[in-house]
Amino acid sequence: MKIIDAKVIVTCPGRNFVTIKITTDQGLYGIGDATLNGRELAVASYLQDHLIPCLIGRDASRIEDIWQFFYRGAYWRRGPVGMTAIAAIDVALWDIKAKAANMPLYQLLGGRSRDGVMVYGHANGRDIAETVAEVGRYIDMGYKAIRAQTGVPGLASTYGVSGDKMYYEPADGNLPTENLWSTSKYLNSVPKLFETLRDTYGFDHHLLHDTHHRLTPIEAAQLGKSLEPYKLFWLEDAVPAELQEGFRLFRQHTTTPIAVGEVFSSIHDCQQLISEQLIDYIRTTIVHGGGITHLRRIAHLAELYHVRTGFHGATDLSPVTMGAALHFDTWVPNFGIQEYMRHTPETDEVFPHDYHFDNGYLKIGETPGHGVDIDEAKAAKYPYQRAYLPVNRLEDGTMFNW
Ligand code: GCO
Ligand code: MG
Repeated sequence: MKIIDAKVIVTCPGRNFVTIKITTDQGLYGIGDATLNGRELAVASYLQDHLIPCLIGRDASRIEDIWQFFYRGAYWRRGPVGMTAIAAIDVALWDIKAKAANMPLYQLLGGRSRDGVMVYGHANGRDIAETVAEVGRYIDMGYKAIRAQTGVPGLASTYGVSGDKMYYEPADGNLPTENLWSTSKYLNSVPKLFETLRDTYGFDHHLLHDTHHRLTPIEAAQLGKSLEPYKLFWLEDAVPAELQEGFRLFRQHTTTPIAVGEVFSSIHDCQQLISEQLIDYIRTTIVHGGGITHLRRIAHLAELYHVRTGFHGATDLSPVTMGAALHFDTWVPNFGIQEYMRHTPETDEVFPHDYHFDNGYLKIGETPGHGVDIDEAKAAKYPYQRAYLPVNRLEDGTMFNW
């Protein structure tokens, strides 16, 4: 089964998405997501200018060999741009393989381990009262797990809080917008949010929180400890993880479960975090972590160390990634939870898909492949629009992590 065509489709139905479509001489095609928020065209060029010329004429069924060819063959390994491009090709090839077998993708991975994939929604508000009301809205929609984010008193704006509550989108500027950050103001506000949430709704729902890589290990330890009475499902990205051993200090001080990894691009970014049991959930997902072929290795390593999956699922991960992730989640033995931020109706129209939300779970269909397509005519109606994620400064003007 020879690859005869591969093309990159860039579309912006409200936000930018990069998609690869690979076609074979048997008339089958597969699609993969290549979206890297705020750096989309770098991946499009990496695919168009460097990978696609080597892809044409190859046997589409040799997924592992093609993965190794692009990973080892670049000499320059890893990194988000390269690994996202490899992931896009990998997912498109798995889509083709499953279509050729006339099976939904989860069957090729090993079959169903569960009936539905538990997801968490992203409730956010400008202050505690608004966030508490938003969490109530998610509970009413049937969610079993909700991540709660709130504005910080004294800071004009912050990550995780947006005007459009249901379709959260942080990439909001033709040039990066600048936010201000104060760790002490933040640390004072978060425990109050979770105390109010537990007082209001009790302990029947899983609650999660994202710190977006803004604390030192000892600050994260403080936060984790202060949240212990509210029994979080996890505390996400509390500490930037370039220094994996930095998590030891954080880990030793708190029993709040720890999740990290949405910005990782390979197993080498989390090898120590997993093997030293410094985390409970690994968030690296298919599009930024080298595709299904590589995520499978991460999940297997994690399984040895009691670490479960909790894939990233923000709006900048296209429905193609969501579809592929849901097949993976339906199979993977050490599944934990899946993030689910809803896409806008425009995005859903460009990417018709057969997964659906059902009372707190996402459920996949039985369509052969990963069950997500791209409507090219509709995609062409929405040309690329440059959009950056914000940047962040401390109150004295120092550049900080966004
Ligand atoms: C999340 C994330 C996102 C990121 C976004 C960046 O957990 O959902 O932190 O909202 O900020 O994916 O592109
Ligand atoms: Mg996050």
